[in-house]
Amino acid sequence: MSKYSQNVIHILYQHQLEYVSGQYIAEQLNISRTSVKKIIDQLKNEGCDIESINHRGHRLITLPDKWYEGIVGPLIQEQSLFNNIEVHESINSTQLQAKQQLVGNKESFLILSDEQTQGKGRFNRPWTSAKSKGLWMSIVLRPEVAFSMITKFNLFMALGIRDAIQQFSNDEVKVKWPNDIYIEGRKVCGFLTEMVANSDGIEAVICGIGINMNHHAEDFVDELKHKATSIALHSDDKINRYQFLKSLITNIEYRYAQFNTKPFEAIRDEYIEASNIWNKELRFTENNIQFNGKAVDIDNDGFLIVKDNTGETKKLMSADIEI
Ligand code: BT5
Repeated sequence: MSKYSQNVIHILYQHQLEYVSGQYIAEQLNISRTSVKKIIDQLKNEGCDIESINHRGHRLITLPDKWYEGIVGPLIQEQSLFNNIEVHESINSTQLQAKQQLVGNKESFLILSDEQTQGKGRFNRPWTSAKSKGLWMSIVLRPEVAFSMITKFNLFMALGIRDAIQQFSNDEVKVKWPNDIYIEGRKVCGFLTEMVANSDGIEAVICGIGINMNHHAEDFVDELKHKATSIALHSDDKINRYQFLKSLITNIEYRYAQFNTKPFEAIRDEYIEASNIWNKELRFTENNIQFNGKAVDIDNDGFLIVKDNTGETKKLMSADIEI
């Protein structure tokens, strides 16, 4: 692919639905019109629907289901969170890549991939990350806080992700404490927060977010058939991945600012309202120990208060919950 293809897609996207002349693109990028034509042919070959009319120019109608750095880059630059971004067509795991990239620098960044071949959940569980269907990304942030704050970070992120998904879903989107987002009893998103810390505090927080965006029901197989859903399955239209990413980053930025300045108590009521774990019998697994019980509250520090079936009250920092 030409090194200018990301610039060309950026120009076409900026003028989406208008015709942009080959001459204009050539002048902007200081390349020949023949090179522009070659790049546009390449983009068409990989699935961009571009209408080209003599003497009028080129008009981008639709994009294929993939991330273009030329579109993601400018979109992220509107926000202040990240110094840079990295976009892959396929990668083992954005989370693994992020952990390798964060060493020896102080940058905050974002890694996105169309597909992950070894996507991972918590405790090394597999995360299914089909090509072109979802949003598979990791963000690296550098909050100046003590490492005990990681649980709090997770709680704020949950609301940011929930709010973004809600903007695109006709049905109610709920948080399943501590790491999942659900729509109508099915998992639409799982996220996990890891960190690198030293004695002074957190060096980096790495938050991996997997969101099923445009899956059809038949895209989910095996155990996911009855457990997973996508945003598109709760929306009238296919999700525009770029609009969704923009909303997600805006919401994350908002919640990150809140996390840096406010205690969990400030969002506690909102979090409780957004949660789907109340008033039902739940099965908990904490450090390989299982018990049944009910979630009764979340305290001011974000711990889940649970009453187990023997009547004992427990305070959980993290656990697996089966609804
Ligand atoms: C999570 O783990 O839910 C966190 C998932 C984080 C994935 C992101 S994608 C970008 C970044 N790169 C990575 O490699 N990871 C992060 P956990 O709570 O352990 O849930 C894992 C369980 O969710 C699996 O055991 C399955 O039951 C289920 N699962 C797997 N893939 C799924 C999917 N696409 N949609 C819904 N559920 C899924």
